Amino acid sequence: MRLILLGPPGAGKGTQAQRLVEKHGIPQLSTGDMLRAAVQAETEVGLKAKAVMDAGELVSDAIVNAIVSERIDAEDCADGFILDGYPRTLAQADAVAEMLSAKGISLDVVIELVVDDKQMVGRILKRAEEARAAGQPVRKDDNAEVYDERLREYYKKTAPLIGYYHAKGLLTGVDGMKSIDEVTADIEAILAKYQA
Ligand code: B4P
Repeated sequence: MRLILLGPPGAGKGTQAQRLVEKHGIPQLSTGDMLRAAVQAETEVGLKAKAVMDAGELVSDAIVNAIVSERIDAEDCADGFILDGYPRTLAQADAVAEMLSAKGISLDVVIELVVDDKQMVGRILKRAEEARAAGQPVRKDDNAEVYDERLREYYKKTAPLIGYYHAKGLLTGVDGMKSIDEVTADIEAILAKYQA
């Protein structure tokens, strides 16, 4: 099963991807996590990505496509994967289509988490608050000011993917405003059709 989780920042892509990993045993390819790991390790990619991510903007297509292309070649992706937060631009969508077609495979489904974006900043601030309370590091982009920029970037660069995948007949929407468990159940109901 090869699927994409799409939605604005805070929609729950990472949250749902982790649950799908547990249930289906396929890896989660989160470009956000991969970039944060590169920043932490102070690699060349990490040094370039840090300021861009902290400002809530999107890292360059060239950098992100390169890390996904390498990751998707790994053995654990042979039976499928969940793309979480990738693609985020039309150029990235074209890039992933090329990566898969070179392997003779294609996407099964693109699941859009449909949310009221005005409420997403509340989720982000809650995550920051919980991390602070637990003495864990708080993501630099998890604050109201940077969230506004992340949302602007989403509408400018990522939202066009909804039409792109709809036109390909791959898009399915799920109500991302429900509880985490309910969203998981709705996603599983969709995936059951592809596994039948
Ligand atoms: P990401 O790490 O992908 O961050 P995100 O979009 O904010 O997170 P997500 O939607 O996964 O929300 P989550 O489940 O965590 O990207 C961060 C940055 O990396 C980007 O701004 C960009 O700079 C860079 N980047 C990443 N990919 C890129 C790409 N392809 N190209 C260029 N740049 C890229 O949920 C958030 C919170 O909500 C959590 O606390 C969760 O518990 C809560 N929550 C989730 N579902 C809920 C629900 N149903 N009800 C209540 N709370 C819920």
